[in-house]
Amino acid sequence: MKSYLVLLSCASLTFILLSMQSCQPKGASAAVSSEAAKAVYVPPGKYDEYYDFVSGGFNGQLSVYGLPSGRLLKILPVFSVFPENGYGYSEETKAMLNSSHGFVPWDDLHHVSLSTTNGEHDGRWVFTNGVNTPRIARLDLANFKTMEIIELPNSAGNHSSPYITENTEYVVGSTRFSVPIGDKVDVPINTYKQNFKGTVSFVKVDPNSGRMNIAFQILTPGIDFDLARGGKNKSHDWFFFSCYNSERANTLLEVNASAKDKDFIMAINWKKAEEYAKAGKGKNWPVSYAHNIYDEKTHTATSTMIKEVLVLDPKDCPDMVYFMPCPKSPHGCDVDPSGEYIVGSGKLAAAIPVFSFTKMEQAIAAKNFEGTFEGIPVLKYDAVLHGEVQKPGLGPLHTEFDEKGNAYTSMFVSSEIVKWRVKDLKILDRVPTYYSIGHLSVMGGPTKKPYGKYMVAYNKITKDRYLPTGPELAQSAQLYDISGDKMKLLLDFPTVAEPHYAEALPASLIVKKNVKIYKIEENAHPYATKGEGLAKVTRNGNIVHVYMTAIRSHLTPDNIEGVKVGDSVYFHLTNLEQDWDVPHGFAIKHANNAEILIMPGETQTLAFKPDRPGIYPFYCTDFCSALHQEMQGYLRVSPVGSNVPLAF
Ligand code: K7E
Ligand code: RUQ
Ligand code: CUA
Repeated sequence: MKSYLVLLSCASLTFILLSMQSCQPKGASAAVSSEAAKAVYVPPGKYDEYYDFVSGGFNGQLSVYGLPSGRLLKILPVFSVFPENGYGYSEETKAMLNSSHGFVPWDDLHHVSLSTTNGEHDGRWVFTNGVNTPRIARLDLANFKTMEIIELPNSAGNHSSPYITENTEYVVGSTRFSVPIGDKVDVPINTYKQNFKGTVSFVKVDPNSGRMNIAFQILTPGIDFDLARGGKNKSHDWFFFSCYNSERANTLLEVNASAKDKDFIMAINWKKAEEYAKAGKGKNWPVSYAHNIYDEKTHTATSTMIKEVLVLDPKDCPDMVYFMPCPKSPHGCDVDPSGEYIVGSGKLAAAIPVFSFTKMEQAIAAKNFEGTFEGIPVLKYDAVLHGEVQKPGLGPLHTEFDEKGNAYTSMFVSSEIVKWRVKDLKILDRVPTYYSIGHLSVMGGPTKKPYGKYMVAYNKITKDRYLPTGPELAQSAQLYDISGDKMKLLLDFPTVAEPHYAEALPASLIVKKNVKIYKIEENAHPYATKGEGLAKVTRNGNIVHVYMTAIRSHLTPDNIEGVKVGDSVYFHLTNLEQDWDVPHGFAIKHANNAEILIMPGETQTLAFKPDRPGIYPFYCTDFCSALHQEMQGYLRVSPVGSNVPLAF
C-alpha cells in the first residue's frame, strides 16, 4: 500500500489512514478475524449446519439462510405476490391471498415459529404472521411452500403472533391496534375507552395434517398487545403476552402511552379456556374470515369464507386471565427453557423484570391482587417478581436463552447484546451490535433444549457497515459465537427487506425429511396433462383451455391458432420432468400478469386475455437445458368474429 500512498495529498492520506484504522485490524484483532473467517467458512459443496428462517418484514416473505455462512438459500413467498415463481399470479395460488376484504397481495411479516413436539423442534412446519391484515400462515418443511393462511377476525395489527404452545397444540394471534368489534363498528375515535377492544385468537393445529382452525377467541380490554410466548414444562398450560398502552391513549401514543409507570404481562390459562369453550361458556359471533388451503394433490389453493367465531369473555370465565404489572411499555415477552421464568422487556425501563411462574401460581392461589383492570385481576408486582436485571443497557427488547442457563437481551437504544444468568440475574458480558438491534436469535433459543453455539442479531440500522447502495442499505444481520464465556462477533450478512424475528433449525432435521418431487402420475390437477400425446386446446364459448406440457426442450403444443380477441385463455402447463431442480417457466408476450414457474410433476395456470389481434410469442423462462433458448412457440390471435379454426 505504502508505495502508492506517497502520491496522495496529505488530506487524503489522513483520510485513508483513518479508514484503515477502522476497517483493517492489525495484530491480535487480525488473528481474531482469521479465526472468525474460519468459523463461518463452509467450503464449496459443503452444507451449512443450520437453516435459518428469517422474517422479511415489509416484503411479506420468509427467507432461508444457511448458518454459519450467512448464505441466502431461498426466498419463500407467504403474504406477498412473488414474480420469481408466480405465487399470487397463477390461477392456482391466487386464492392463498384471499381475505374477507378480497385479494390482499401484501403484508408485514414479523415473526416465525418453528413447530415443536414436547418443546423441541420437530422440523414439520413454519408459522408466520401477517400484521396488517391479521393472518397466520403455515409453511410445510417437506416442500417449503405456504400451505395455509387463516385470517383472524375481530382483530387489527396481528403483532404478538404466531407463537405456539409446547406441542404446537395452538398458534396464537392478538390485537395490537384495539378496534371496535362486534356490532359496534362506525364509532367516533374518541370513544376509544368505551368501544375499542382486543382479542386473542387460539388457532388449533391438527397434529397430523397441521391444518389450522380458530378454536376460540378471548375478549380483552382495549390495550395494545405486543409479543407473546407459550409456557413450557410446569407453565405448559399458560400463554404470556406483553402489552403497552394500558393508558388506552388513541393519539400521540409516544407521550400518552408512556404516562404510567407500569403496563402488563397478561397470563392466559389456555387449558381453562379450552374447558370453558367446551362447557359452552362462549358465544358465537357473526364474522367473516378467509381460510385458504393449498392442496398438494391438485396443486391448487381454495379459499373458504367462515361466518362465525366462538368468543370467550373473561367476565364469564373466572381464573382464566391475569395481569402482572410490568415496567414501562414492555415489548418482548420471553419464557426460559425451564418454563419457570418470564422476561418482560420494558423498552423504557432501567431494569429487566423477570417473573417467576411458581410465584405467579402462589399469588393467584393467595389472591394476592393489587386490584383489577377492566374486571381482570392484577397480581402484585413484588409477589410475582423473581428479580430485576439491574442496569442492563438502554431499550431492552427481546430475550433468548442458551443451553447453559444464560439469557441474551437485545438493547435497541444502546445497540448491544447483554448476556446474563437467569438464576441470579447477574450480567456476564456485553457486545456491541451495528446498529440498533431488534430481535436476536439463539440456535434453539425458544425451545426447551437450546442448541446454543451461535446467535444472530437482526439490526434495524446499517448506516456505515456497507458501501452505500442508495440512501437505504440492506438490513444487517450479525452472527456471534456464544460457545465461550465471551460473545464473539464472527460475521455481518445483509438480509432481504426488514427482518424482525428469525428461528433456526439444525440442517439434519430438514435433510432427513427428504423433501420430495411430485410424481407425475399422482398429479390430480383438473387440467393436468400427463403425457405429451395428451396435449390439446379446447374451446367452450369464449373460454379457451390450453393443456400444455413442458419437457427438455420443448413446449407442446407450440403453435396455436383460432384464439380471438376477448377470449379468456388459460395456459395449463404441466412439467413432465421428474428430476431435481428442473423447473420450467412460462410467459407470453403482453400477458399482463406474470410468468409462472412449474416444478417437476406440477401443473400451474397462467390466464391471458388478448386485447388485440397479432402473433404472441411464448417461451420457457427458466434456463433448463442447452436448448432452453429453443423452448418457445407462437399463439395467433385473430379479430373478434374471425373464423380461423382452432388448431394446434
Ligand atoms: Cu421487536 Cu415486530 Cu418482533 Cu420487530 S418486533 S424488532
Ligand atoms: S441467455 S444463460 Cu438470455 Cu445468455 Cu441466459
Ligand atoms: Cu424449459 Cu427453459
